[in-house]
Amino acid sequence: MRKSIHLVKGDITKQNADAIVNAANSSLLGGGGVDGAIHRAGGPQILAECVEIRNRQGGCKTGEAVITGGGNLKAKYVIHTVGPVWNGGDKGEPQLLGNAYRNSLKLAVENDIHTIAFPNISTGIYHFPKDLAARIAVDTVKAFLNGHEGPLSVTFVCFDDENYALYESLLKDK
Ligand code: AR6
Repeated sequence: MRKSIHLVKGDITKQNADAIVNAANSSLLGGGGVDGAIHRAGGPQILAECVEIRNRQGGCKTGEAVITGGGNLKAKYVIHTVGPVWNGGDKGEPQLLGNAYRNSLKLAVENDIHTIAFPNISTGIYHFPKDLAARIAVDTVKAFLNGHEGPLSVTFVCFDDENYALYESLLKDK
């Protein structure tokens, strides 16, 4: 395996990875979209751990990441990161989205995670343009893997056709 990037279409809650990433919000208290799906599928243990983290450090800032167990999911861990809300693009959104991917990967490595699955962070309720978000996601993951020594397999899990097509074309000349 060593280092690799994969693309699948589907539901991230079904992924068989050491960790799946959640596109959360700063409260860490759940929400709609992929966040709602992960908490529904994973059960109440994940929210209980999020509440503990929130009590300890006051939630999670945009671009940062925290880790909980995977509850009832196949994944052992959930890494909760907060992508930026798209606000025109000149409020640091691209950098913040890159930070969300990078900090999730750092946390994965710190926890000895070797397989990790990402959803298309910020491209739903937060309205980040999908094409730019896909480029940032792929570039950030490639750069991280290039600078990383150990085994790490990264899967992009696209829920919608538009994102899947964008990632397919970005990754085909990998
Ligand atoms: N598996 C994989 N991807 C999914 C799934 C799923 N089960 N469900 C949706 N997506 P969003 P955001 C895709 O809105 O834009 C929440 O309320 C979806 O098609 O989930 O980062 C949080 O609490 C889209 O491409 O996250 C925050 O308040 C991508 O996941 C806010 O939404 C991200 O869409 C975060 O907004």
